[in-house]
Amino acid sequence: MSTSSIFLILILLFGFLITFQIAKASEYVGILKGEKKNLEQNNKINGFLMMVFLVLGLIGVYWCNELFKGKILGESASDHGIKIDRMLRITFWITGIVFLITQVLLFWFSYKYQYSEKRKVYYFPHDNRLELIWTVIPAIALTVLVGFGLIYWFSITGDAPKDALQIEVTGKQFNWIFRYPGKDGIFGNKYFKNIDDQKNNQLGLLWDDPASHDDIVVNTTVYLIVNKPVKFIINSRDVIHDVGLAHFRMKMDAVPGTPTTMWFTPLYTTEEMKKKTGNPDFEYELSCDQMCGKGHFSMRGVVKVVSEQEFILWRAKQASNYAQVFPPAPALMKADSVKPAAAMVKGESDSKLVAKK
Ligand SMILES: [Cu+2]
Repeated sequence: MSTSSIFLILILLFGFLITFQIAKASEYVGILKGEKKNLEQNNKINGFLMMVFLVLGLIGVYWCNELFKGKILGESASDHGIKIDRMLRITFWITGIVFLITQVLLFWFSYKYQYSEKRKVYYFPHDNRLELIWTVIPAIALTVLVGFGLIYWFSITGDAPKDALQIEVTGKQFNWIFRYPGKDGIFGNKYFKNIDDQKNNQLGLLWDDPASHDDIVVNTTVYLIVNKPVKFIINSRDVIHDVGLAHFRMKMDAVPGTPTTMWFTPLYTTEEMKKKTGNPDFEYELSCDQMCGKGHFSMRGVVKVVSEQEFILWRAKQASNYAQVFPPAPALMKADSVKPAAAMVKGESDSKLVAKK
């Protein structure tokens, strides 16, 4: 603990002590002066403390806001994130204004309308109109806020555009596994009983399904294409994890046995973000947002957002999981090349893709 915080705590303690002593002293004075005088004195002190609390509280709110300004993540890096940020800003403005009005009224009224023998209490037990106002207005405000939230929620978890990049994300204790469907665009079948880390089959892919042969499986770092929608199909191999993408304002639970989905469009490449943030080491981070065990802290993934060209080049360099498990026989390899046959085929199809563009 720093010296300044110890100092602050000491000041607060002294403050309490002094207040307590004053209250006690005034109580004794009251006893000497008589019960009624005592009551008035107490009311005055309490009323005064209400105002002190209001002023110190509001200063505290402002101070806290200044302290954390600029420490939150910058601009959102996804299209959905921009909407979510806007929704948060609207919510903060509405709740902030309501907070300010209600707190000022609460403490001011406690001070202003403390007991006075010059005033008589106005008996005011019920008013239908007032009840209606403070029920209907919050109800409308909350319906609008929740409504916006629901619309965004449905668009984030709903159908992704047809041309979206599909990536399967699987959480496990304690790492992330990413699967790309390969050039056929189809994820091969898998079965959890086939999971075998020793045999390099982290997802339990079924090798008798030809669709699985070109599936690319990588750990920790996932590559996305800038300005191209991406759909995550999220799974877990063991307990509940959560795909947290703070820079994109996205997050979704990874539940064993129940695939979840979310989609978004990254707006800036990692390189662009390095310039935007002025941080040459910037990386988009994928954190596990669900306490999932003792290695939870180590479930840090990296999201690389690159151009389509770079993505195609990267993908061409990845051997499929099948090719890793069943390396192509030497006879299949060209004499002048050391590349495995599977990677060659992929390389060719990718260069065709580039030509088409
Ligand atoms: Cu986890």
